[in-house]
Amino acid sequence: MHSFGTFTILSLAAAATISAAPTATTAEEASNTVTLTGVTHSVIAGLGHSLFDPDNVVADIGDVVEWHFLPQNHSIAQSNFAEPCQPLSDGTSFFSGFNFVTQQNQAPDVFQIVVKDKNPIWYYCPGQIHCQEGMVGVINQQFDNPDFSLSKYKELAAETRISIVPPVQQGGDVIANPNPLGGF
Ligand SMILES: [Cu+2]
Repeated sequence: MHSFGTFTILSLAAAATISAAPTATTAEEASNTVTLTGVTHSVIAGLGHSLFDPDNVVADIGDVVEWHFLPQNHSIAQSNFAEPCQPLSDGTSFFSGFNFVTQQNQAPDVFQIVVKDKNPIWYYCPGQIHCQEGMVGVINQQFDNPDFSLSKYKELAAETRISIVPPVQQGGDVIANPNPLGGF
């Protein structure tokens, strides 16, 4: 697949936004492997049709990342950096499934994952050509390494032809939206 070493390195690659102030976790997410911090980072999926906002979250181990879905039909799937728009080859990608169809306002459910380490987590929306259009995001980008920036990940995503829907919904929880009237 892509060898990112062949692409031009952007010097301003880290010029991405950081997530808004975290809010307290209200969901019943539990983890057997890390101690939950009680902090939740909310991400909007679908803002401006096919974007994540914020698309760049900095989270501690034990934080929850929670996606809220706007129209019409988006989803969350994990990839690696070099191969966007497709799940991890080892089958461990988290994938929310397409459980969030909504014609207006937020979908009734949200998707949550627990951050279990400080490694970058790259993800995409596998719907239609949303990934190619830039509907991708990262948790814990390494800001001091422009070779692995979110902007470069978007470049690589734009060069893919199709998105691959992971075969199994796993790696997170679909729960009732704790803030369905939030001002997104
Ligand atoms: Cu989408």
